[in-house]
Amino acid sequence: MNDTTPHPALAATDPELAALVGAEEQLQAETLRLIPSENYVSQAVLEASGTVLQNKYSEGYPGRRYYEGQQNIDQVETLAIERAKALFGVDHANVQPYSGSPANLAVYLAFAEPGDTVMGMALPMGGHLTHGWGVSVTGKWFRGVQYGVRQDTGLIDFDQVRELALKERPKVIFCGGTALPRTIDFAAFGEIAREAGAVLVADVAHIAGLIVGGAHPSPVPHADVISTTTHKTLRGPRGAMLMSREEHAKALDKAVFPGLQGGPHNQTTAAIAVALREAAQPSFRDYAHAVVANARALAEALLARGFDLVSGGTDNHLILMDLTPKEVPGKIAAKALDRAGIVVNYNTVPYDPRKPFDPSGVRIGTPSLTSRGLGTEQMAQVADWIDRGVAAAGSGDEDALLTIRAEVADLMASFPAPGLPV
Ligand code: DSN
Repeated sequence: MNDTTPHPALAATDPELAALVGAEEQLQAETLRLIPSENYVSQAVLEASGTVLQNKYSEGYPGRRYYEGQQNIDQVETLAIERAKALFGVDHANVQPYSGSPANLAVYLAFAEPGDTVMGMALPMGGHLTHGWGVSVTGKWFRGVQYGVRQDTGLIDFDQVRELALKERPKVIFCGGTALPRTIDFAAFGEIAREAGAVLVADVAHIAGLIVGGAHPSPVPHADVISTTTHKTLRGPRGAMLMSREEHAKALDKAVFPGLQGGPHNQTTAAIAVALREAAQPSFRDYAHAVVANARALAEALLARGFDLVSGGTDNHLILMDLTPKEVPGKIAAKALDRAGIVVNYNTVPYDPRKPFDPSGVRIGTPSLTSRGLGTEQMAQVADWIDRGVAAAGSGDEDALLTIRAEVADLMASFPAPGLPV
């Protein structure tokens, strides 16, 4: 490495690690990243996360810390909190959870006792591990009851949700998930939760950026608590936030610290503050709507090529494809597409007869490609690569995959990614 390297100190101190970072930068530049929970953060977010705020311990909350020297950190955290409150339109925000799973654990700690019944969407139906699924601590230490989607429509069955909630009387109901291609009806969930006497938690990790950008309805005022990561469509650093009405503020804060965590990661808090400022700009509204427009265009183009999409399409940033009709298992397809420079993840589809580690589907999304400036006019090309890649996966045509990889890299070179060295 010479002094034009983007990370000169790292290159000098640890060339081995610097080389890995450089390789990852190249990979993220050259490939078409379609994992719906990933994105490219801005250079400003990257810089905030690499600051000396890293060096400071700040157990507690602004103005109430267990360590001195918080003159700047208190202001950083307050900025993040106030920006989150303004952007989401909530009374209270806690910006300290280390990531989505710890944020959700804090919710259980605030509102439930071990052994209590909790309710969420089943993982194979599109829910999240921490919504009470059996292999997670949330399904082991609580009694998780799970709802799903209808097999004929791929949509949430609200009759089932209501029936289950009234029968099981869970303390907490989670809505939201990780593989839901359709708009979440927060009002319907709110009504059911009130009827059942449960706390409604909207886990909007996947769609937080769409919500603040006006491209998905908001869970306010229907949910008691909003849980979100900050690094998906919101395009911030890897972190999380919990938001609520004032009545739940104390319980949530106490659950995050000292209930679950020690010192917050101040460099992450700073980067969250930056991301929230970016998300408050008019250009972010354009971004959020473009993410959805791209997903719709991509879904149409995939349907036109004979792909089977769960629920028949998408309302948001995410598409879940059942590859059963293509006779290519999801994992084989995902690995082949990776070799073709198209990064997706294999995923279960609702009522999947195959195992989670070798499921029938792949999950794709448009947040990252939209951050690079690709628009609806490029989606037919993206669908064509996916189509050819899945066909090549089925026939074992490695040359075809390499051809696609070169074409992808060629197009990506015209759409520089935020935060990556040129
Ligand atoms: N891992 C996240 C996702 O990919 O959706 C959820 O936690």
